[in-house]
Amino acid sequence: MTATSVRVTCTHDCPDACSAIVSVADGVAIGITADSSHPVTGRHLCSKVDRYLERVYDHKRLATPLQRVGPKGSTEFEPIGWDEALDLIVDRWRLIIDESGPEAILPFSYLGNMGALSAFGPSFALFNRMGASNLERAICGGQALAINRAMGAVQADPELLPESELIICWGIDVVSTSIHTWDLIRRARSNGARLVVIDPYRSATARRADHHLAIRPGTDGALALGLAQAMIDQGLTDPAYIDDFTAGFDEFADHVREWTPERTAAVTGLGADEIVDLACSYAAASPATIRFGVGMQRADGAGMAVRAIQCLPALAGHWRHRGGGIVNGRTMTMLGFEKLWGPGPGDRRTINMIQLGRALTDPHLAPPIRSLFVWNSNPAVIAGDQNRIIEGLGRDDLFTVVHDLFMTDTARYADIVLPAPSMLEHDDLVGSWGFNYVSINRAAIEPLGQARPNSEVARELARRLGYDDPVFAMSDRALIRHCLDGSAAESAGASYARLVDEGFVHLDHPGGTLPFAAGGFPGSADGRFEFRSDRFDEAFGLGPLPRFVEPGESPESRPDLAERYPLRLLTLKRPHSINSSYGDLPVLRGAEPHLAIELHPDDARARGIADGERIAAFNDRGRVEGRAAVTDAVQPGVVVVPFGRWLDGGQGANALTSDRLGDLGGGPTFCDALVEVESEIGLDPTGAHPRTS
Ligand SMILES: Nc1nc2c(c(=O)[nH]1)N[C@H]1C(S)=C(S)[C@@H](COP(=O)(O)OP(=O)(O)OC[C@H]3O[C@@H](n4cnc5c(=O)[nH]c(N)nc54)[C@H](O)[C@@H]3O)O[C@H]1N2
Ligand SMILES: Nc1nc2c(c(=O)[nH]1)N[C@H]1C(S)=C(S)[C@@H](COP(=O)(O)OP(=O)(O)OC[C@H]3O[C@@H](n4cnc5c(=O)[nH]c(N)nc54)[C@H](O)[C@@H]3O)O[C@H]1N2
Ligand SMILES: [Mo]
Repeated sequence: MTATSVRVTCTHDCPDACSAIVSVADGVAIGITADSSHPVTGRHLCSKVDRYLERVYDHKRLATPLQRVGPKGSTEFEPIGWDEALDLIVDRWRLIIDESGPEAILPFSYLGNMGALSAFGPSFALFNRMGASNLERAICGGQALAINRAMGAVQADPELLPESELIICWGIDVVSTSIHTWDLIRRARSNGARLVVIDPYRSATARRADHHLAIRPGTDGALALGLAQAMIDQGLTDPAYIDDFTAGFDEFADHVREWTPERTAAVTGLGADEIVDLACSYAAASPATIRFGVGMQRADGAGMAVRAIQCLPALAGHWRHRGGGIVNGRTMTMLGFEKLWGPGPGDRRTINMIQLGRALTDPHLAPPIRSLFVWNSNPAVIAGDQNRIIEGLGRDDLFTVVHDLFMTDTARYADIVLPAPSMLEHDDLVGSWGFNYVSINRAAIEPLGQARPNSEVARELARRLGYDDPVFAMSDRALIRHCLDGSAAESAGASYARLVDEGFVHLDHPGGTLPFAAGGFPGSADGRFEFRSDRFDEAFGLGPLPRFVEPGESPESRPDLAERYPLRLLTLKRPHSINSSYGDLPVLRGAEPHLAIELHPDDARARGIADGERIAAFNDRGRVEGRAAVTDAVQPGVVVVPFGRWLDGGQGANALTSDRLGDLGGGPTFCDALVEVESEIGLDPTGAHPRTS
């Protein structure tokens, strides 16, 4: 028996969008390796996709549609046929639409599969056509996305990172979350570059840095303003760049004057010298490059922090040089998938996905949400205020459908569960959100069991509802062609024929290798970077100049709450899972058999907690149990609870987070919450009285 090779594209929600080669023998995938012809993927995949076949062939994969026969939240289901399942869904939806209107139906999805067809395609068209409630999908980097949308993206090609002299990873843990960005940083370092990491936690990336600034969570805006002030004060800016290519500098300089190193140090918890040193080395590098991540967009003031960070390369003139400025890719927005959607949300009710729990339990919401259709997401684990979500999902009068590969914590609460394919089992078109590639994903094997891709489920539901829009009649390959036809990606060289032939196509970064060397900033009247921006103020109502917005739940902003819950919570992603995918698989469970709650030795000592003992982190919203990991990787006053693990219906990191939205763009505040930690040993089983030492 000879094996054949099929090139696939990883559809996990990750900036890297790797290309991989799957060997297939007798219809069975028997190996997966990196496609080293892909310049970003290079010679290796991540620890998850290395073991992707375990996920594909895991015995817990859903094989058939299921109907609930036990109480919600139990796993009592019985197999039913696809036709029966789809008919049941459509019958219920017709009734709900008749009685309460289509807004009583809420689609809920994110990027569990990043493919254009699986993530957006016909499923968006279905719910738009229906007039269902609209879901605001701002849970990831909603703040930077909103700024880019309103102001234009201010970023250069990440593949130029090796040409930088100083790289700042700002609230991003690339060693865990984008290993191919780490490859590029390693190349830069072998060329002599320095790496600075700004992160409240000594992450895997911070451990490898030349300098780690352990900032107080949620104070990045203050640090950016302090760096600007120090550069201006010490005469380290690029006055010619400022004169020629920016606007509003004088007002900005005046505005940041109050951010002296001392004041910045007091707010951020860093040393005043450390701040001035970074300003000096940042200004002196030729060039310096910032890669900011989603991790710094987890506090109330994160939008303003992004805006303040964007001012730094313009001050120092780093945009003059290849690889300088701020880097990120953006091909995802160059695929024409909006064409598939039909009418946009219009004036339909919009519900922010972070606030699902609130929406499901609000007695005044009119119409109430009577049906929830979930695909590509696991809301019981990933959205804020988990206990409220579970309460909502438990409503007997809520008709929930979940389409997934596994019986997730959300699927347990479904009335109907539908089996989905793995990325090896369907065709798709993939844009990367971290690099400038467009790729095609070709099915390497037939769907396992009765799994059906998202696009097909949407088509079948549309057909039963009598929707005859042309997109619902297109096959997946026709949809891929339709997305590409006339799209920005196609004009830049990513034609269907080339993608089929080559698997992936590199697109030039918009503006080329020096997008802002001579201005050219999008959207401003004369292409100048706006230190003062009335457009920003018009879009967000937060004033034209960047300013520091305090964390919403810190000892400083909420001293009342800090009396009971004095510790700040970080909820962090795991190297061996992707969000909650793998949360129940051996890849993660093997690497992390226990849920480890990390805290500083001082905080452990004050509470009589020993390393390895059973503890709980809690606040008014919830309680998470785990084992203490006492470590100075966390700063005093901070607690880390890992995010993404399934707890078989129990409470996870998001039981402690709130569903409060940040300053702009509807982004989350998942690392802006207060908690307390206590030992569970010696706890009175009837009450929550901590052992005193
Ligand atoms: N292995 C793995 N890879 C992934 C994922 C995964 O779950 N696992 N998820 C994927 C997804 S969806 C995304 S969006 C990306 C995200 O990847 P990243 O952008 O790296 O985001 P996070 O991992 O959430 O957080 C990165 C770091 O931000 C720090 N941080 C938290 N709060 C603050 C703060 O207030 N200020 C600063 N400066 N830093 C802060 C955290 O301590 C953490 O070390 O990764 C993708 N890749
Ligand atoms: N506290 C806290 N919360 C967070 C974060 C954090 O750092 N801290 N990070 C946030 C971020 S950045 C993100 S992006 C979100 C991620 O949240 P989600 O997008 O919900 O990500 P996952 O938890 O991986 O869930 C994706 C689900 O899609 C399923 N899936 C995969 N492929 C397919 C397919 O083809 N079809 C169907 N129907 N299903 C499929 C997977 O099996 C998995 O169950 O979580 C956010 N929540
Ligand atoms: Mo994300």
